[in-house]
Amino acid sequence: MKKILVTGGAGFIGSNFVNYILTNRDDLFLVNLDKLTYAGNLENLKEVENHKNYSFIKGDITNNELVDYLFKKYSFNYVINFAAESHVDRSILGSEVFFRSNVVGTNVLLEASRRYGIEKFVQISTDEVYGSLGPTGLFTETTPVSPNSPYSSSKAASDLMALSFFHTFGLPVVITRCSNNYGPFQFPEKLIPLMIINSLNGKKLPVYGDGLNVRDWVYVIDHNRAVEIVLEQGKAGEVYNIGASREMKNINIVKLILSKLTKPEGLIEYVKDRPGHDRRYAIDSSKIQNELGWKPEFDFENAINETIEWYLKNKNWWQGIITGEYQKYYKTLYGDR
Ligand code: NAD
Ligand code: TDX
Repeated sequence: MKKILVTGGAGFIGSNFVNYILTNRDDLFLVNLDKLTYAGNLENLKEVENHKNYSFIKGDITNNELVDYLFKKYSFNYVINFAAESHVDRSILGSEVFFRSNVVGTNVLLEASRRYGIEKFVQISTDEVYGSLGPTGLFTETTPVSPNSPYSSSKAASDLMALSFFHTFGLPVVITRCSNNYGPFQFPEKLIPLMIINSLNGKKLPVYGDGLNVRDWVYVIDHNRAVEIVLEQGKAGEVYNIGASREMKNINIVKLILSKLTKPEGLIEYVKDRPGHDRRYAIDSSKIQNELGWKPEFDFENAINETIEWYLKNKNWWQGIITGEYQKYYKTLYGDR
């Protein structure tokens, strides 16, 4: 049985990955190392918490001693590093923890992987490292890295650190760069869950700037299927873009959510733009499609409906989140609206 260290497995994408792998595979043992920041939630893992091929460790990837202990104890075959501070707006409010978790944390995992030896290190990165596109064109793996936010620059730094471990030490590192994800268990600071929940609560929907910024959306399970394929077939030292070619203007996503929930467009409120707001992201995923045989399976219309349904059926999940700390964050970012 191959053993995988999955970091950040209590967050949105990581918990979907853990649930997906434990449901579909019986040849992999997962150790989930997660600090349980505001974004980590063990409720996401209720279905698998007692699974025989699963173990949860609460801890920080920047903790050298803990990481060393886990590598010694489990002799991991693979590392998949999902753990990160992931929200652009929070990185604008304060960048230090982004540097610590995303850059220093990745470095601690790379050093341990080098010391103990592993078969593959998958660094989960983002299309945001490429910066912003004009009205045309797509990010390819050879697009120069040119991040604009403290979040994306911390992700770019960790990518480069990871690639340097391949070039310098021969560590089998693979980088994935995915576009915007949506699906169950996404923390309601991100566009889609925020707009669903505010609509349901009759609150204003804060759209930044003119609402015409473009994001390229992929369903979280398609992303995780790609990660599984990269884990097994990805070539060391390579970068793979992941995306479903589903570009949408923000305002159109917001209007779509309102219409599915039969709520009035009057809830939309244009607010001050995000500082340094990237205008457009769009991913060319032909490399992973041609070389590794992955392609997206979920179409946007069905998967967004299922996602909205999930938030309707799981009110307890998000009602437990949007209290206390969340309210403080919300007020800092959006004021009293
Ligand atoms: P998330 O914020 O929902 O979850 C992050 C998880 O990492 C949380 O469970 C948190 O507790 C954990 N974590 C944070 N710092 C940690 C630390 N120092 N030690 C251990 N655990 C720590 O994020 P997400 O949206 O699931 O994103 C997961 C990964 O995918 C990130 O690396 C992110 O950059 C990348 N990514 C996200 C998207 C997206 O659309 N959400 C798109 C492309 C790439
Ligand atoms: O209240 C809002 N109003 C608004 O107009 C929020 C939260 C967002 N937006 C806009 C900003 C973006 O143009 O919606 C778009 C999407 O915003 P986010 O959900 O914050 O995502 P984004 O900034 O695009 O980054 C996401 O995709 C890439 C993830 O958060 C990152 O972790 C990932 O790397």
